[in-house]
Amino acid sequence: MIVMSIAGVDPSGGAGVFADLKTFQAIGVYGTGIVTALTAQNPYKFFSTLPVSEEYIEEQIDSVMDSYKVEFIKTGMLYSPEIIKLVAEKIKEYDLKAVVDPVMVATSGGDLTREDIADAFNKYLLPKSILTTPNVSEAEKLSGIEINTKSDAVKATELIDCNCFITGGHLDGNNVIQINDEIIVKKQELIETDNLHGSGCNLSSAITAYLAKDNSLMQSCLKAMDYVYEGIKNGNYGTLIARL
Ligand code: PXL
Repeated sequence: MIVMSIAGVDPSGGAGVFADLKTFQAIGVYGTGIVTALTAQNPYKFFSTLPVSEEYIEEQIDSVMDSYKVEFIKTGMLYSPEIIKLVAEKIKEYDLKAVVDPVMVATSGGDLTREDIADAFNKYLLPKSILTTPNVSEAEKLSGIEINTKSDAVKATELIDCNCFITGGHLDGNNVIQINDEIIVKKQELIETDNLHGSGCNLSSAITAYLAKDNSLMQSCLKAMDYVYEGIKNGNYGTLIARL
């Protein structure tokens, strides 16, 4: 049960690869982490990004795959269309099942991408992935429609070329999950808190960990939703604290 995160580093530990590794550990799978970019940030302020070259991202992936059998991966901050394309090629090369968090903008307001990369997600990565987990604004960019209601979100899932979990934080707590022909809208209590940094990273890595523990895709989504809820409830330092 070895999983992989391909994402950026948040040195404050609440988001990105470090957060993903904590989630993998908490749920009980062995995590590996490929770094696409370093960032300088904390939960409240984003300073800057230092991207890693495509060649070196590829070398990191190949070096892990050289000794470990990985079936499930998650992707987070991918920064540029070139990196998105590379990751899509690696998914094919190693026959990986990928959960894609289509990261575009940090909660703290920082740019986690070099340019608008919604088209590259749609073109290269989503058709090769088993699930994507956009928030409302990411789902708007991927689907090209405005989302104000649950039914808008359901419509967006139909327009996005991948199974889709639209997170409910900006939809009155309504999480909209579409997997093949099944659509579930699950309302969760919205917790009044500032400890939300990295919630998207925690969600997609928890889904990946639950998949590696032999849960179905829908079961993994529902369990990960509870994991994130507990993490937010137990949160501190501006971010989630893992608790099963
Ligand atoms: O949650 C989005 C995200 C992803 N990846 C990195 C981040 C953030 C948010 O801050 O820093 C590295």
